[in-house]
Amino acid sequence: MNTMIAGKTRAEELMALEDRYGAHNYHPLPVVLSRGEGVFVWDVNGKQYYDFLSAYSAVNQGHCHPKLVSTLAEQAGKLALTSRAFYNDCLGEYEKFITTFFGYDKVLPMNTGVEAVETSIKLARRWGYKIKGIPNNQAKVVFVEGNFHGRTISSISASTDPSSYSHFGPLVPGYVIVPYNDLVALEKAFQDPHVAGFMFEPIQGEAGVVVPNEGYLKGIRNLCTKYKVLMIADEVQTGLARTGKMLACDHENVRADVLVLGKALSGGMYPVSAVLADDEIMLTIQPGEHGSTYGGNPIASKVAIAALEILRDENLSANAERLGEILRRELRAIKSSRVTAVRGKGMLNAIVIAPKNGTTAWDVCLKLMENGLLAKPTHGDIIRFAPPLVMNEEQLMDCVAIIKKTLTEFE
Ligand code: IF1
Repeated sequence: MNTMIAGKTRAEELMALEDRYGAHNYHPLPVVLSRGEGVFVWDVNGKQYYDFLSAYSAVNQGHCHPKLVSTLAEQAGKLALTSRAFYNDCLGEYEKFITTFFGYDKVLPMNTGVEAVETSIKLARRWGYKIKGIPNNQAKVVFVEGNFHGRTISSISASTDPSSYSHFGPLVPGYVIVPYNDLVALEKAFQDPHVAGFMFEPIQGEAGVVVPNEGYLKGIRNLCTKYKVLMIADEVQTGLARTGKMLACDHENVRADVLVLGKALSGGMYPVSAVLADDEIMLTIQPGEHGSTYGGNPIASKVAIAALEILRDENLSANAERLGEILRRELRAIKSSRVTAVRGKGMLNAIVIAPKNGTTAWDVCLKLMENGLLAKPTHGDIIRFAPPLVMNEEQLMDCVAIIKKTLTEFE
């Protein structure tokens, strides 16, 4: 029902409210969503869409997963927030669950992905001073070109994308940038004994789903061990079954020294992030030296356990692996002059759209939206395809048909 209010549809009215009263830090696709279930979302007019973004890989378990909704609702009615000034009956069990699940001694619970990233940088510096013996205030952390680790000053200080860092200076010192997927450059950077850590994405999400060479992760592991540098895997977007393994690092069987998780750690239900590490690293932070009001709250603890159980019990890594192979095969088979690349791993994929006749990836996404599939471009010409991991093959082929139909309209 396209109800009109003063000459505006409900959708137009809601978009106008955001424009008038909200900061303009996003440029959303012109669709107003009001319901989500599994792989589907519906707009205020009741139109159904396949969600091919999954809130940037936060909704791996599917929208409004019943187990997550009931877990959230039940705990919210019992005890929502105690702060860490007191113990509660949820956190310890969650900490045991997640550290056992991923095989680390300890977890430091936070809320957003970038808070976990910040925490891992603080841990690396602290470990550098206390354990590696780097002189105080001399610690360096190495990052790669094209990285994306969030929007805080510490994270954008590592960015090589001007839209992330320009006019937000002065930036955080002590960062070294090397090319992605380049082990020679990385080893050169590690010659500096003041390097405490190396933070990277196993697959670069925001950069446009950039998959490194086979052996890159293993190479990082070997160099970090050789030069006593903490291997810090930012798996906020690639983790939690998204790339066809529980962690993207699992594709090469490497274990990071510091594991950073977020997004799907709550299945899109609640902000939950985490940093996992062993005692030598984690215990360099002592009481009163780091924290968060909401970090490790009862709701977050219960929801995160449920979110991880869903990934495990519904075998979503295997589903992502299988369906991702089918999706890339089908996308590569599409005869379209506009598609210049198809890449990805598991259900983290992207296509690159060549501009033509004044149309861009944005226009393709508008047409995909019209045809019932929601995706959003990044860096102008790249469209990320990352549906919820609960998708089945029939739904995937339905989406492939929509993508094929849409691309033919842009020949
Ligand atoms: C936006 C991008 C994706 C992340 C990695 C940490 C964080 C993110 C690898 C921080 C967050 C989000 C942020 C959101 C859109 C989205 C995004 F396009 F911005 F870059 F996914 F690619 N590490 N990514 O991808 O987690 O604090 O947001 O919970 O800022 O627009 P957060």
